[in-house]
Amino acid sequence: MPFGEIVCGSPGSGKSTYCYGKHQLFTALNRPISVVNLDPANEHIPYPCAIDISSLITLKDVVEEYSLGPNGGLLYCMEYLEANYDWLEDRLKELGKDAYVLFDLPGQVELSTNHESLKRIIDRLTKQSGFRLAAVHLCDAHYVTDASMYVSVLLLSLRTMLHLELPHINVLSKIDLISKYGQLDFNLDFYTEVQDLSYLEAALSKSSPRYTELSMAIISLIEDYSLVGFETLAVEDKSSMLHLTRVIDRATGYVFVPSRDAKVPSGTIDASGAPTSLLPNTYGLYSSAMGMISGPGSDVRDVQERWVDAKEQWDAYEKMQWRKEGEKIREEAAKATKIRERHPAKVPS
Ligand SMILES: Nc1nc2c(ncn2[C@@H]2O[C@H](COP(=O)(O)OP(=O)(O)OP(=O)(O)O)[C@@H](O)[C@H]2O)c(=O)[nH]1
Ligand SMILES: [Mg+2]
Repeated sequence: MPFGEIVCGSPGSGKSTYCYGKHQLFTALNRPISVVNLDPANEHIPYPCAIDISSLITLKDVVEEYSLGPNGGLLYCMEYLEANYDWLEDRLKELGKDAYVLFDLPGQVELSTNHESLKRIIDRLTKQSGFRLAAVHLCDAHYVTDASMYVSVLLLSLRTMLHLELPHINVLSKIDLISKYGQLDFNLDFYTEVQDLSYLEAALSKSSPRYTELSMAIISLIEDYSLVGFETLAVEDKSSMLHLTRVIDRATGYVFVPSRDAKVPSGTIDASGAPTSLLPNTYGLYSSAMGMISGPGSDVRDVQERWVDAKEQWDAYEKMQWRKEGEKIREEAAKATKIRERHPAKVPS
């Protein structure tokens, strides 16, 4: 059964970078992954692209042909994709029945809040092509630095959840930059857990006094639904990516068990000769998607410490760990070369 993620969010929220980061991480772990670019205006695709909507239709052609602006043109492209769903389905089939596919969407939020084409494409992906999907909705963490921007992100997240009707994960992206935007009014868990929002009233009355009452009414609507919450993401941070992966796996029900003869991921040292699937390596993380989510970064208080309270100390510590890891890998490689020179028949290269 194929699995996948609908990666959506506002322009510049980090969708394509996330797809690239995930492609790199999964490739290093020998976990299957394919990325589908559904943004017809995406001219600089950072990741290796399995399917590219540009081979079906480009925004430039639509704009020229129908004298549309970039936003209208993009909506036309989505409607065109919907009308040519077979084109997408044929290419998805070529990825195999156990594919794990990331769909990188354009940043136009109307696609995931009120336009029907994406919704109908998702419907066909799940019902006709048998995909188990989760929506991964990225929101720039910068928005939590201002109370009224935060309220609009909450509303956007709620609307996207209601429109797409998929298992849904909201993510505060670029959390590594959060300390650059100055002191937050509350700890990060206040923003990620979305619990007692009435505390925002003071900040709202300072930033937009005329609309405080309206904002508070919106807040109480969001609290009534009690659906919105956030994970955090710093795309270059391995533990952040691994944590988010496990949350998404849990939402889709995906369990990754490598085949017995799968290669050990590079950087993993296997001295035991045991089959890869039995090794206590990073693979283990993926075969326990339904278990407890634990480890660094699993608690938003760890994220607060890593990126807000003690960012500089953690940056220095990680740098030192990377240096040590690099040295260890070089030592192991040198040892293996020596053994190979002494016993060429015994050690595989
Ligand atoms: N520091 C930091 N920068 C990030 C992160 N994720 C993305 N960025 C940066 O944010 C910018 C926008 O990222 P993109 O991946 O192009 O965003 P997008 O959502 O695909 O943008 P559109 O396709 O235009 O909607 C780039 O400069 C990225 O390098 C992150 O986790 N941390
Ligand atoms: Mg993009």
